[in-house]
Amino acid sequence: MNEALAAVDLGASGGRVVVGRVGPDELRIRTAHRFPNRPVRTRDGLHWNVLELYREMCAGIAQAVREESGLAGVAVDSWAVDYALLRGGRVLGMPHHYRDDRNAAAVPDVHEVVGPDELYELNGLQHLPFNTTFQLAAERRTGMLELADRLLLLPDLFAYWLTGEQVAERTNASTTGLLDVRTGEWSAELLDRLGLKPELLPPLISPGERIGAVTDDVAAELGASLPVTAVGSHDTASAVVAVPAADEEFAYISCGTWSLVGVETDRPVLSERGRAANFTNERGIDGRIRYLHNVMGLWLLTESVAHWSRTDPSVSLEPLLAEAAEVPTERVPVFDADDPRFLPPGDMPARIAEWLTEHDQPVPGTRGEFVRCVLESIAEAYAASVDQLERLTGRSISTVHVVGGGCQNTLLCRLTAERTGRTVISGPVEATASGNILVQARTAGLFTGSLEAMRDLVRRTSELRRYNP
Ligand code: LFR
Repeated sequence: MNEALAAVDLGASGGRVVVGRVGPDELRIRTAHRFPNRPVRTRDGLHWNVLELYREMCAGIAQAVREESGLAGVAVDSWAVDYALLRGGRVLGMPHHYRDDRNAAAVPDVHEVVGPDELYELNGLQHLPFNTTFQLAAERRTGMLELADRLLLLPDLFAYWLTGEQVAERTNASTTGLLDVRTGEWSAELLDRLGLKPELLPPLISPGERIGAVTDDVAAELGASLPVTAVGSHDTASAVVAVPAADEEFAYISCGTWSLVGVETDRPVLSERGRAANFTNERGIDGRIRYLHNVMGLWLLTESVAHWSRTDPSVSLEPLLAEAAEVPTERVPVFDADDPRFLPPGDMPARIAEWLTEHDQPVPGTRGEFVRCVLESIAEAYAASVDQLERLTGRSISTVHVVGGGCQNTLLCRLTAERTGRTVISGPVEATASGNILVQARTAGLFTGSLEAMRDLVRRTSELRRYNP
């Protein structure tokens, strides 16, 4: 027993291959291979470099195979909504990045056929202009959709390249806008009305099911024949598995490029108030629902720093955070972190300044003040979302668990405790990889128990930090 498992975790700015070991009292995670994820802009928009990502993940898995005796399997997770179109098993064109601006223009194409209220009634999703439904409307304008005979979400594309099996993992499929929110199956009605062929979509598979073994040629490349398992292939679904909650009075913030602020429910919440507040019903592990809202999150900060570094290569985040920590809260203006103008890549400081000026607020004078303004605005958006979650679900929330890379931003965690007025517990940093490994471990028989038992194990084995309001 106590074999190792590999998790491929792809994020918007970087990917990694992580090795985990799970036992009754053990959850150990280490990174075997880390690589950048560099989107490429070409004449037809912003794309993911899926070939480079696949090469890097295979190199990472091969390294894990060399370093571990008897690696027992692998699973892939990534951000949601993005996909490749295929014909006869071959990818057509380069998959687009959800931040490409083709989507906004295509939103009316969908809403003309199925209005926003009705769409929500059928799929239960918050309106995000990059939901797959809208991306496919953009695709239709180019004629690519007609050529395709299959759509694979990105983690499913990588699983297909590894195993030859075409499936749609359910947690990620729930972000497309094409799943029926009540049944968790592809919505025949939506497909019909949107003019999408049902055969375009592969059969659904739930986290914990085996996808298949890697093909012989892949096994030769990796140095081992491995089973590939479906986990919460939507990174947020895997992260929510590893929220170290001790009771039910909690909200989570899965904090990476995005901040997903939500609770877990047994069934979808489909109120008009929830729709108006832009809360979404995504699927989780073991049939749970992730009822959450997307807050723009640390993207605002990383994109600001990226902008400054273009002209001043000496800029780096750590000293700016130290400066930001010294700025008194009273002096800091706050903007609406959810404003759609912040979605595309570009000059974030100018857009934030523009928002503040439009709303008669002072523009920060120094970069340190700017960083503080961004973090206060994110924390304020968290506070609004947590309050709304209480109202929309009727639950009381006493603890906010911050998981993912953003836990390391201690200033943001402190501001989150202040602005939400709740206890913040940060950690684990490796929530997504932990969730990926735990679900694989259960399938492999290395761990038995419920989602709550997984959370209990995470709580006992992770470094957590507490911030009082
Ligand atoms: C986080 C995430 C969010 C999703 C966004 C775009 O990494 O998966 O849950 O809304 O990326 O796919």
